[in-house]
Amino acid sequence: MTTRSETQTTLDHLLTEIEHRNPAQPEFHQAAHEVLETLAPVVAARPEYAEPGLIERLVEPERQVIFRVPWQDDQGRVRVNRGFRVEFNSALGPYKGGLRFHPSVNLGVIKFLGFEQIFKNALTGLGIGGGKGGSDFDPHGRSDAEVMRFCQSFMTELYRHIGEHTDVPAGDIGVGGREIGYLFGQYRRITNRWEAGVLTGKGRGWGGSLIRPEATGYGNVLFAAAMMRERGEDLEGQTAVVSGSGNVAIYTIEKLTALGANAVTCSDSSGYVVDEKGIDLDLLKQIKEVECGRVDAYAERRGASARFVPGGSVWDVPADLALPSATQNELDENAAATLIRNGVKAVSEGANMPTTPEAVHLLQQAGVAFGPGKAANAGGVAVSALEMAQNHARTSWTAARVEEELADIMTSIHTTCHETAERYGAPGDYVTGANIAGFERVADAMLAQGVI
Ligand code: NDP
Ligand code: 2IT
Repeated sequence: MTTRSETQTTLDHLLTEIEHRNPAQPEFHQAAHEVLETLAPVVAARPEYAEPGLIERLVEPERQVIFRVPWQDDQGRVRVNRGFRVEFNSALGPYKGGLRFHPSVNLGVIKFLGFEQIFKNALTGLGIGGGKGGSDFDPHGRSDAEVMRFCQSFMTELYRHIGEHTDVPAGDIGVGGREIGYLFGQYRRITNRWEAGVLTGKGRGWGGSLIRPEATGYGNVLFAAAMMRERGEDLEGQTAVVSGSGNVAIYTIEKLTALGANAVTCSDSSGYVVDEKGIDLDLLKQIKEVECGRVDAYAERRGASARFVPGGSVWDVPADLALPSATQNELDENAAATLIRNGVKAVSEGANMPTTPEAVHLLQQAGVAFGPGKAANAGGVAVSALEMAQNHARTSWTAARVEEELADIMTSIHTTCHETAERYGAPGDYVTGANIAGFERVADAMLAQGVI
């Protein structure tokens, strides 16, 4: 029987090896550390998990595709971007995960997102493996026609790697309903197939699931509410700070407001807005979804209750709840210290890995309920899997049915994380609970399916 500390030493050696084998991929190293630093209790308790090669296989993607994406801008100039698809693990089902279009995208970023996705998808309890993709293309300031040409070129290579039973992409930063439309159109044209289940996040009239746009934000608020219930509180009357102003942030604010909380902020890469009356969602949607504007326009048009703080940290705003919903490493140690000083009770990650490891540690030490992204934001991919189910059956469910399923899935993820943490001696630690529960499901499937 190996002890926990012997197991941790083995995992630490593996982490060192991961850093050597994957140089210059700090985000992937960070994600691997976060998971492997919590697995010792389960690996020590269940000898089959210590089998040589199991965790080594888990940290090595099954397949990584990198490709050229040439396209012409509106002036006729040829531009060249880089496209990625990392098919990380298919033990539980077809690779599943979003596409991110943002200038910061590189292989390490896609690998961190794909690695997280394995455990997140396992936690949903549904039959989906883990993958992620994207490009360093920057959609900001690009015309509709340019975005279409880019998406068509991207899919002209991607189509050969994906399929409803193989790999099913969806949206992420910079990829929403418009981009999924252009991508789907090109896939359909090249393959001459109506294969609805090859992409999720489609439009409601052509195979998209109701509630998919809302699912990540709604799900995160349900997860935060479940964590608050554990502390004997609900969301009614709580003040919330939300970062970002994209898909996840908007529907986070919508659900918070519906459950009686007061969401007072949103942000983008130019700065943040604080609105003491609570964010006016109609105005925010108009500016962000219709006009593709910046958040300072919100403050200008909202009147006296709102102000725009250029370049500031949204975490300076005092609140009971914090829901980071923009990007990785946006909430650091200083921000965590400020939130704690201001009496924050719960932090729930709408974005993927938005909280730095040092900040997570501080929050947990201070007794703040902390919901890691792979559990808290799993509602989006869960409803993507429900979209696949509807596509497969050539049917569509009502919004009420999808919302009910989403609520059940989020409750079940919360319970699983909570109980698993307790079982492995870390009560209240959702990071450990999520990592171990996700790992157990994937590892069991990998062991059953042999060395592949
Ligand atoms: P959107 O593109 O709709 O919105 C992203 C928002 O975050 C924008 O307000 C954007 O501001 C801001 N942002 C992005 N990158 C940065 C950056 N480097 N610095 C500052 N602000 C930034 O993306 P989503 O809302 O879909 O995604 C947000 C997060 O949620 C991501 O971490 C994503 O991985 C995660 N997520 C998304 C899911 C989904 O279903 N869409 C599911 C689960 C997680 P600006 O416009 O100025 O760049
Ligand atoms: O990070 C994520 O879970 C997503 N961007 C959603 C993935 C999906 O396949 O719906």
